[in-house]
Amino acid sequence: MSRFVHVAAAQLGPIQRSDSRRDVVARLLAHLHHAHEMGCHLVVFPELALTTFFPRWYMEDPEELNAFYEREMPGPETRILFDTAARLGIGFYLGYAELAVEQGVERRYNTAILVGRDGKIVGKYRKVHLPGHDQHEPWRAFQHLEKRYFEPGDDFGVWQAFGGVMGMALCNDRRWSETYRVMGLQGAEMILLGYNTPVHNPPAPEHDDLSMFHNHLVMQAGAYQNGTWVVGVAKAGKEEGCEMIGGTSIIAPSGEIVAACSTKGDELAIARCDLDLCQSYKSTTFNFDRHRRPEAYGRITSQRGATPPQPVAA
Ligand code: ING
Repeated sequence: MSRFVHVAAAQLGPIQRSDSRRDVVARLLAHLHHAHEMGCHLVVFPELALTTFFPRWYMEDPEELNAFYEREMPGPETRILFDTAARLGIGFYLGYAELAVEQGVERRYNTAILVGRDGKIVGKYRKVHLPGHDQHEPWRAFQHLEKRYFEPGDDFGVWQAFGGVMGMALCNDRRWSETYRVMGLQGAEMILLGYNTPVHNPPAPEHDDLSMFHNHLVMQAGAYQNGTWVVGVAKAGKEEGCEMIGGTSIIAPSGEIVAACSTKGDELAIARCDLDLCQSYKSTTFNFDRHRRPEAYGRITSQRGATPPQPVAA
């Protein structure tokens, strides 16, 4: 019997710095209710879905910075999301800035959680690939200080939930094939990921016109090459003067986009996802156990940067 997950990709338009947690949670609740009306089981929100994308600014005041993080999840302002999820029987993926205290030390992560239809946390993921830089770079039109404001996570996990094997990732993770493969090697059937992607990439402005193409390219490739569904959800639109791409999509294991948002505001894209479609790829073209050659892949984990051959003397 097919295992269907009714998924709502819940794109958010801009969140301005002046928008309170209460303002934003009201928007998330509206998405939960609309998704429930449409018969959905799972709602996927973007990366950093509770605040504006604050790594775009250089901040020195710790208190100013800490205001963007959640010290508890659920906390006083987010508890209603969990209670509503349980009442409606609808789970969700939520990206947020996490401030954790580990062995008495404050740690800051770019985090996502998966919450089941009972309103309980199933799993937590901390962003592995932190893009950008860690020092103030005034030449940029805007900063991208994720390497300064977050510590990296160190693993890609999967969880049994919603009738299948669910994985999580965040934003820049989607550009790295290793992200999908590590979860594919754990049998992932649906990978959820939120993103905040500016149209303009200061170090490479020549890529700006291709930002949407690259967004879909990497998620479609990751889905096909690992026989998994991929749900990519944007925080989109002009946020504090910075234009961010939309392109929210639900992508089948074939690599085809089966549902997408067409605006840059709060919008739901919905699909009835058959998890059994994954097997059509996992048991044939991407039958890892039959076809992969790990003995040839050593460089992938033994080195970080590329090492081209020494030039041959002319
Ligand atoms: N944002 C961007 C992303 O990977 C970026 C950073 C933009 C990298 C454009 C490369 C090109 O989509 C986050 N938050 O990772």
